Amino acid sequence: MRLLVTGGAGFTGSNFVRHVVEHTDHDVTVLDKLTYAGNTASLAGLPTGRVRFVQGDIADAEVVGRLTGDADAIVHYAAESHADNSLHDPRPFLDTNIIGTYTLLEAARRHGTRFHHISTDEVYGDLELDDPERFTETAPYNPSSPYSATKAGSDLLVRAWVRSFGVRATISHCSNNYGPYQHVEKFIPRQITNVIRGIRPRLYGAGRNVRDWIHADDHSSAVLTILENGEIGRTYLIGADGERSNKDVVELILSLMGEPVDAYDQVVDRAGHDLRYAIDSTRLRTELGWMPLYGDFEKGLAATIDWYRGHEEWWAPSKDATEAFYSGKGQ
Ligand code: NAD
Ligand code: TDX
Repeated sequence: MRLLVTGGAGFTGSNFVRHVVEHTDHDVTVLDKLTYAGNTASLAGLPTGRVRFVQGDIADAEVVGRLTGDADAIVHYAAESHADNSLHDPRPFLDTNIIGTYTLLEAARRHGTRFHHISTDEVYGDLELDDPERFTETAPYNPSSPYSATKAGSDLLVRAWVRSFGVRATISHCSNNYGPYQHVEKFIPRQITNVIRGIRPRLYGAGRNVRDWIHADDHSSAVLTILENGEIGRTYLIGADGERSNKDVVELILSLMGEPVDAYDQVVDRAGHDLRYAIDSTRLRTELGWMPLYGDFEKGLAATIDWYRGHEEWWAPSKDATEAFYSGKGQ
């Protein structure tokens, strides 16, 4: 297949491109605007005969139409992805997540192109800490932030384009990813790079909030499985049973990095902060036979810490601006 991967210079998109190159003979065209979050260094070393890079905006109908005409499938990762940024300036989230997705869907409709939409568990809102239920494919939408509201809106567009126009689409909702090449604005890389720089980690509020962590490699293998074997029109949840409180994660990072486990600061909480995400991925496992490979979060986190220690040239250019943004908000 010839795949058009949007957002392929970002964290999870570049991981998927590397996964495709390693595990299939599909060719890839990456379409990425290279916002502050995109970095072609995340694609360095991939064979140029199989991976082509195009800088462009998914909301640009001309470039999207041209590239879609050459593709058998679109795998749509591109998004404004950070909840904190969406609380500060929501507009780019509407432009990219809603209008960008609409532009891609129209091209897929015109060309009859298979479409896989990367969504998030955040569209379902949050759960109580003691709720025995986890999110399933039938959970009601209840987004909290401008980020998750625009992701929810884009999901609904995909569903409408499947039903009304017969676009051959699938949707996946993954929980929180960790691993190499994640922007330093996000929780885990922010704390790791803080410790490397001698800055204390920053925990929002009391840190009781729970996230369901999955290694980015496992997200990629799940997306490839759905792309190749998923049922058109169907939604799949991707998760690896990795629930942990933020406080536990900060303490684990500090202890893996040889620092006292209480050497962090509690800072201003995120507005509308979702309490807990938890994914039930039974459908993906039973219907498509997918299994995560990273069972041991501590081991995966230790390898991620090693990666950030060894790749300062990749993250250093973003670090100061990221911390300046946070310090302006007391975070
Ligand atoms: P990221 O911020 O690291 O990367 C986003 C990429 O999209 C960047 O390379 C950026 O340049 C590009 N981009 C942004 N606007 C664009 C536009 N208008 N046109 C073309 N390219 C554009 O994000 P990520 O964490 O890799 O997330 C990617 C997708 O995965 C998002 O749709 C997100 O909702 C979803 N997701 C992420 C996670 C996670 O934990 N990271 C979990 C579940 C779902
Ligand atoms: O410095 C911090 N301190 C802190 O306590 C930061 C940056 C975050 N946090 C908390 C907020 C969250 O409870 O850590 C948790 C994780 O925060 P983020 O890394 O910002 O992720 P989250 O908001 O949970 O969303 C992530 O997973 C779902 C991705 O950013 C989304 O793109 C994806 O949809």
